[in-house]
Parts: sequence; C-alpha cells; structure tokens
Amino acid sequence: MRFNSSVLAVLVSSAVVSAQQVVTVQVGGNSSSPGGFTIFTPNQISAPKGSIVSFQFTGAPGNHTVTQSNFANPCDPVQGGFDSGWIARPEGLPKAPEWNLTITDDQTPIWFYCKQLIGPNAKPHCNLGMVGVINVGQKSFPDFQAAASTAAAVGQTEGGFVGIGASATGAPFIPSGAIYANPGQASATAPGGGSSASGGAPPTGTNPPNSGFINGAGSGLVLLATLFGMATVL
Ligand SMILES: [Cu+2]
Repeated sequence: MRFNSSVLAVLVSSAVVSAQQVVTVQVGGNSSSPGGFTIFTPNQISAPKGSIVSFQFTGAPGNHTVTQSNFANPCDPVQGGFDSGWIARPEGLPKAPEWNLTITDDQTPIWFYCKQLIGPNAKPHCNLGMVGVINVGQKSFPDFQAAASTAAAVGQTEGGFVGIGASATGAPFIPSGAIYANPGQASATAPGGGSSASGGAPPTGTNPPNSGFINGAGSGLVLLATLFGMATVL
C-alpha cells in the first residue's frame, strides 16, 4: 500500500493531535478544600509521554510553586529539575495563573512540591502535604507524602523550565493582578506585578515570595502591605 506525502502528513498530524492529552491540576485550595490551602488536586497524576499537565493556580489567595524534587528528598529541588517560580494570586481574580508541563518521559515518576515556607500554623507547604507525583509507577505516593511531612527543611533553590522527564511549554501565564517572581529565569517577566510606590515592584532576590501572601491558620489570611500597599485580614 502506498500513500502520497500529503496523505501521510495528514495521518501524522492527526496522530499528534489525538495524543495531545491535557491533564489539569489545581494548585492550592481554600479554607473549605479537603486539603485546606496547601494541596495539589489531584496529587497523583497519570500522564503519558507527549501529554501536557496543566497547573491551574486556582487557590486564592495563594502563593505557590511547582518544583521538581525526588522520592528520597521530597522537599528539595532536584538538580536539573523544573520549577515554575513563584506565582501569587490574590482573591477576586477571574482568571487563574497557569503553567504547563509537557511530559517527555513517562517511564519514571516525576515528583514535585511547593516551596512556600509560610503556611497554616507557620508551616511550609511541603510539610503540610503540598506534594504530587506524575506517573507514580511502583513507588508509594503516601510514603512520599509522609516523608514530606517530616522533612527538616524545604529547599528554596531556583530551578529552570526544563526538567527531568517534563519541561515547561513556556513561561507561566500570569493574568493581570497576579504576581510572578522567578529570579532563576532571566527571561521570565512579571506582567501585572505591583508597581505602586508604596507596594514596590514584584519581589526579586532570594526567597522573595515568603513576604507575599501568607496562607494563614484558621480565619487568618493576610495580604501583606509589602506587595499591595494595604493590609487585609480575611
Ligand atoms: Cu504552596
């Protein structure tokens, strides 16, 4: 059987389209979420090679990252791993920030966590269970999450957009009103970041977002004046 080249092109392109599966993951919850503020939903993801895992930063207010780690060290950035950078979303934004990963290897588990240090009860999000895995295989996600809960430190080193087994399709989508900070990515910009004299520019330098939104305990959610020139307790 013979095909001419145009027929082959159609066949190839349709195969690519059908393989472009998108799996959506919500980043961050709210006070009524089963996992509270500090959760990826779902946190166990199955995504074949070539598919896209779309992280939607739906938690509001929230300030989170999607940072690659490994099974042995759930709350530490792995060398050469991906990192979304800090994405802060205030309440009331109609659109969620978004960051997409393309799966390049579906044979090895891809572990990740959130780097945020300040969560409910002043605990880092990783210790509070804000971890996830893509293509868990024979490993145990509950074991990974349990190890995260007792990790002595939560690594803050910036990663890149190219990771191990998955790489970003590009910089995150940051809607106006959200704030992006990623000192490790020189090409990344922070559209829509705070620019008022009192609030200052989006945070730069080491460890900036921990001075941003704080997902507080109980009723307390504080948007600090450092970012918005106002203090709001929710
Ligand atoms: Cu987080």
